[in-house]
Amino acid sequence: MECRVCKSSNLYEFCSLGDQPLANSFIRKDDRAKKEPKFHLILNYCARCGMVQLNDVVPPKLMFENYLYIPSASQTRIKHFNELSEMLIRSLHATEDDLVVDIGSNDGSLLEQFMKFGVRILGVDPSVNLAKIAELKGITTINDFFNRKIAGKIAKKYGMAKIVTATNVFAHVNDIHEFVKGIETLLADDGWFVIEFPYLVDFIENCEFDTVYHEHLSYFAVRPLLTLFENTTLEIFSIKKMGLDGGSIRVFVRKKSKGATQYHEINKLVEKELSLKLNTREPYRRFAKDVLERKRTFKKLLKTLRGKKNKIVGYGAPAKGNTFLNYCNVSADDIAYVVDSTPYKQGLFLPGSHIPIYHENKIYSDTPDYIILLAWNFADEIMNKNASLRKKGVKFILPHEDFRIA
Ligand code: DWN
Ligand code: ZN
Repeated sequence: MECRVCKSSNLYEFCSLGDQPLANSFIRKDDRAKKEPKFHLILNYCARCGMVQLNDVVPPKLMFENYLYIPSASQTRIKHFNELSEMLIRSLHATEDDLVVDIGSNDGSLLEQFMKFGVRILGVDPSVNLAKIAELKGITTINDFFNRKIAGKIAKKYGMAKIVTATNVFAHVNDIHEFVKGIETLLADDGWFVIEFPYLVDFIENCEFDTVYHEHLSYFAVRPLLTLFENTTLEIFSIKKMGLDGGSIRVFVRKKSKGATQYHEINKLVEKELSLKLNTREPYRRFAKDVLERKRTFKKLLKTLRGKKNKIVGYGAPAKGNTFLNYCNVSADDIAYVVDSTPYKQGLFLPGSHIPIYHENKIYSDTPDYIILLAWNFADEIMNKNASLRKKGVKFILPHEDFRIA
């Protein structure tokens, strides 16, 4: 095995979450008896460049061709997309002549925000079912994985892109060098490439181990990211920290230029990474211990609550929820059902645990005593939406706050 960024073979395996089913491969009722493919879920740390990554790569077609995750299932994420599109259009004074390409465009949720500004838009996404949904919204979508070849075809047919976005997709790509070469091919000389993904510092500090799943290959810190762009015609000129998804970063990339680069803010993030000793084995060893402790705490809580005959359900059927439940060996005996706002997930069953997924209103017709907030990254949105249940005494269990009951 070699590091995805610097190709070093000096990788240190620090945490295994076992062999797990694919976190977004939900099960149909009649398929529950079928054997689910399982794959290693093992985190490695590269001693040379600091990249944290999975080294077992599941064939992307298996994960993304028929894909049930849509960003539009959460108002918080749509609001975030609205802010992102507005900021980019304003910063670049983009007009109707300019091309905006969203890579990993999913159901077109982000491009719909850009559409409001009259710019030319184009999606790239490998999922057959989601590309169809985007096309129905009038969003031209290239149904494929992004690479240099696709980039060249886009540039030839539509011209160079003023804005290229990749939100929660860059960390999913196996050959990231090839992906970056595609950006070099597609990005206009005065264009910006903006990448968003969860940040390693938050991942380690908050032990966000449930955000590890097979589609999520890279867990980026700034240091390996700088290494990745080193020998390219591109440069990172700014990085913003965000609270989304348990702590993410928004990375701004452009063609190398003599323009002012926010070295200060980038260096601050690198200094913080070094102060956390992320360039040593220590924090990763501690992370692995914290994961075991989290599992112990949760299993003990579950046993206590079940011992008192409480009815326990889950809120959200996120990919992270499946990593969490399967790592903790939770079954439908422990958790009666989960609810989710994604229409494509309702009526299916969670991979591994086979817990049934219902529409959100199920918790009003079949009210539980406790709700585990599996989609904890949307705690505010979900708990506000269900304030009346809480008034009736239903309690939420908050995994991201050490299973605090609220
Ligand atoms: O990187 C990825 C992130 C961005 O999204 C993808 N590879 C996979 C996916 O991970 P996830 O499934 O953990 O994402 P979310 O957006 O945290 O999932 C939230 C789930 O909760 C969705 O299925 C929608 C659901 N939800 C709900 O049922 N009611 C969400 C909200 C806000 C709600 O009110
Ligand atoms: Zn490396």
